[in-house]
Amino acid sequence: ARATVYGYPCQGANRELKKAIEGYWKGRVGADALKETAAELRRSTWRQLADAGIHEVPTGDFSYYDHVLDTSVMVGAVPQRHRSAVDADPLDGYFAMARGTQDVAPLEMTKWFDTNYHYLVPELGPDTVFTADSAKQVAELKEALALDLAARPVLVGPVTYLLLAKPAPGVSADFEPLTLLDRLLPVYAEVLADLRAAGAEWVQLDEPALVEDRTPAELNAAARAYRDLGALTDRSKLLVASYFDRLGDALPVLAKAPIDGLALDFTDAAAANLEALASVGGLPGKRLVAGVVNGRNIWINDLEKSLSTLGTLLGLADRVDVAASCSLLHVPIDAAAERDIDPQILRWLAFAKQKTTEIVTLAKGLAQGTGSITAELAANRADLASRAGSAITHDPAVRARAAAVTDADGRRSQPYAERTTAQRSHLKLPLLPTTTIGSFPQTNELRTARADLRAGRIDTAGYEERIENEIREVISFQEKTGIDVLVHGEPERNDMVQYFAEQLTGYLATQHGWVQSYGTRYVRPPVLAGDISRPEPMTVRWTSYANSLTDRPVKGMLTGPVTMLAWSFVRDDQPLGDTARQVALALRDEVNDLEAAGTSVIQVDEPALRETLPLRAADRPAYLDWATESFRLTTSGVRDATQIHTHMCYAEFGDIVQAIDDLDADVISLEAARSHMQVARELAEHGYPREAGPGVYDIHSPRVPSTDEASALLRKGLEAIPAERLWVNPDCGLKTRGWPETRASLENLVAAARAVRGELPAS
Ligand code: THG
Ligand code: ZN
Repeated sequence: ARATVYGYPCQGANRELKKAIEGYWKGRVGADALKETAAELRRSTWRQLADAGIHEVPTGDFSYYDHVLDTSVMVGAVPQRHRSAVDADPLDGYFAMARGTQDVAPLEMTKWFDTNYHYLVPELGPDTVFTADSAKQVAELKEALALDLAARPVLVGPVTYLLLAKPAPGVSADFEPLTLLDRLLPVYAEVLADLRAAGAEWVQLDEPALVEDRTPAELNAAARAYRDLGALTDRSKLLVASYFDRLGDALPVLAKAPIDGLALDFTDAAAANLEALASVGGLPGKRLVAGVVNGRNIWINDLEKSLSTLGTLLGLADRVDVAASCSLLHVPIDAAAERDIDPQILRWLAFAKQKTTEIVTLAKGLAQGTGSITAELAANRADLASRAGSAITHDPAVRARAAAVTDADGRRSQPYAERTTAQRSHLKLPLLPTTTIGSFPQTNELRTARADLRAGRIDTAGYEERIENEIREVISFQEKTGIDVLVHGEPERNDMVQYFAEQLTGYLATQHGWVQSYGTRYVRPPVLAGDISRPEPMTVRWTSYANSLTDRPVKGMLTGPVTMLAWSFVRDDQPLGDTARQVALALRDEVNDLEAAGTSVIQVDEPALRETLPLRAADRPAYLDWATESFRLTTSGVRDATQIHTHMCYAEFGDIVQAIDDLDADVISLEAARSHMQVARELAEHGYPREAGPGVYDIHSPRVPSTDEASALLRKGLEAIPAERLWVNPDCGLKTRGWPETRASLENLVAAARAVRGELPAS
């Protein structure tokens, strides 16, 4: 048995890659310097992996922006609008596809399965012609081989590539990219031949799309793909990798295919994959790579449990190797870099570097017997016991409170129809009330103030004074502009999840735990490590300050429990629903405290509700149950007259409209400007009975919408949602916008609301 990984973070210990690429974009770093930084990062990563005992290092997974975009380049799927940029300069053309230019739009970006990584969506059509460009893959393989390392190129597999693609602009929406498979396979054949010529013994083809529910036609396509690629003579050995869930119906397909190895996820999907593997009679003559170390969470592995799984697998394949369940791209690099985490707790955490060591230890234990890793097993047992027995993971007060939750705690005392009457007479808002989603521009002064506070250049009082100044300006601007429901602008927050995590007991923040979100953008997901409680109010101070400055209602702003989980590393020692309930109870206290402090409108954002949907339909009802319940638990402790808002980003709601309804929020704001109010129609078709604010201002670009444009969108909204229930707001928060366009856009938004109010029949 040997140790391997499917991919590793490319950023470097100090995010050197991000700095080099962003420097290149600004013209401060030359192309050669960027390429040298990248090559050095690859070399040091491979050396580190090999020194740790990883047998085959992955190559070709390194990316300047995104590995799916790299695949589009590899198969020549460059959209027409980016051709001239790519022809003029391949690197700049690559970044043009990723980020767009003055003249052309980028590829669309969307989430990579149910992770927090985003990939660039291939655009394909019936006229797409694929051509092989193996240069990047071949060059990186040669770099690794030149270091005398065993190396395995990693490619996105052809089936997953096509299933992730969408019809190019101008192509009919019913076009199915998978129909291009026969055109794509010869291109993969050419790349495989080039990699073999360059010295690849094995090539890995990633097919995570096969762990989703797939139709018989799609499974047939997978069977055809691997029959054809397997039948090639001029190729390396093929390892097909699956991860993020069980392979299900695709397992027998791949087990029968003439490939040389299969990689399966043996974390959450272990039982299902084991059973499926046994029922096809194992993988005789093939290599099985067992992903027993969780590649997307940060907890140490249970080595004994993994060894037992691995032991069961030994009889089921020709050779069993050990790996993480997926690429280590989704975890931070090194837990040892964390200086602010209690050393006792730090022992529970494994980032990419620590996971690598676990994989090597397991491979050694499997090959040479547990006697060869006695010390590692003893240390692991002690660390697991420390976690299981810790007061942090078991707070009796939190547990007792969660256990005592009743159905009634998750229900408002009256239905919406009754509440709305109380809210109307309390808030006295006009028809088509205007509001914003919560954040106002994060200015350089604010970022400087935070940096000054961290560096000790200013004290807390000095920092809070700057925050109060900002809140005064934001409130006064909104009053002048004539917005009806104000916000304090969130100047005190950077990443909202991190902001709340820092204030909740049981949550850990990291200093260096960066994980790639997309391109050069990273997040530091906090760690839900223990039982969650709220030692004191988190936002009341700022909301109350804002409230004291105006007679108009000021909205309190919180992040909902589902999003808190989705953008954190979650506990793996209890069901997600239990963790969500604890977070919900802590947030419920905050909601109630905001109300007690005089806040009549409270928004609880759930931008991640849709994106956290499980990959397989069978797992969705259970998720939606705890997700909607935890939201209601957060928001149901208030009086009828207190209005609960929620907000969601992204425009695709079709499959969760019922869940949105189940949240029982009084008002929901949604992204809609780019889809021309499609969302409003979807809500109406579903019979959504409450108030909604489909966005009339697309905040994702600096463009200022005219009053006429916003009015036209509002009139469209009115076709679906009656005036008594329609709100007027932007699509999303304004954190990333500048002040000039924010000012102009919100003035136009208010003017549009006034104009359209004037057109309403007098009631
Ligand atoms: N917070 C967390 N996770 C998230 C989001 C979030 N996942 C999904 C979505 N939002 C991702 N979107 C972004 C948007 C911007 C940035 C990262 C992810 C970003 N990052 C800065 C960078 O890399 O330069 C660093 C920001 C920082 O200093 O914290 O701009 O909102 N948890
Ligand atoms: Zn949003």
